Amino acid sequence: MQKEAIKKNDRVVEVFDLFIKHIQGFLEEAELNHEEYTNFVNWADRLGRTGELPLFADVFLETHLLRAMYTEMPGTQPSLLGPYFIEGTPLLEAEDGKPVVLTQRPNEAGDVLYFKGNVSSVDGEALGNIKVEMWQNDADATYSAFDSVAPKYNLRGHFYTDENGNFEVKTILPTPYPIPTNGPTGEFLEFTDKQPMRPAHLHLMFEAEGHETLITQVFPDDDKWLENDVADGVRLDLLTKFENKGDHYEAALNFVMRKE
Ligand code: MBD
Ligand code: FE
Repeated sequence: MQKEAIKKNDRVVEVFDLFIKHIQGFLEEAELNHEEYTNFVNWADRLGRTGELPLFADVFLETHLLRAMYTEMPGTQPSLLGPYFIEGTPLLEAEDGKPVVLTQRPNEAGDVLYFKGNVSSVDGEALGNIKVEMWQNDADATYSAFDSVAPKYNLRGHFYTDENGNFEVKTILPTPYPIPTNGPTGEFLEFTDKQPMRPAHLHLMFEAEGHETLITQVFPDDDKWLENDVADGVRLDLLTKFENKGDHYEAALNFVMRKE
């Protein structure tokens, strides 16, 4: 994602003033002594140096921003972008009548999942030929380009809805995901008595002209971690049945995009 320096403008000044005001408020309320302050700074330093800052932020902060912005809005609820999105994924094209294929390894471990959906606008209009980006973890619960040995774009790709706003993907079941516990984020989990699991989920991003980009996730409605997702990304309208059909699973969900 974008890592360039932020340029100064009125909004940036306002945001940083608020940021420092609230951090100062935290120091006062916690009545930190100097040793505790140093320990806290060292922990934050480790968070940055280990590369876990985006993880920490997306697990413990992102949901608050989304809930504040979207809980009362019509259309599909957004969920966390998370730390594992990357740009430049392959364009997946379907052979006619067949689903696009998200797996790149010939014998990808895991149960086959056919996931289909329809994308429409809040006014009911189907959103045909719009871009859908999808990514997920594998049977070892690892994400390509991060903690997996798979090719960089395994279980990642983008494709377009058909003229009626429909799409279908052949993939594997996503796996409940333990966020890393061996670094500063793990220390935080321990200190705050939180468990590290996220429920299994598919990541989806929809882009359509005249509409707000929808970044969201889909969860199997019987996952055992739905109720205590460490990142609090679950929303009721993002649950669906992942139906066991014997040699494969099937799931479907419709998505509704807000106008810009
Ligand atoms: C994930 O897989 C994820 O989606 C989020 C939001 C945070 C940590 C791991
Ligand atoms: Fe994820």
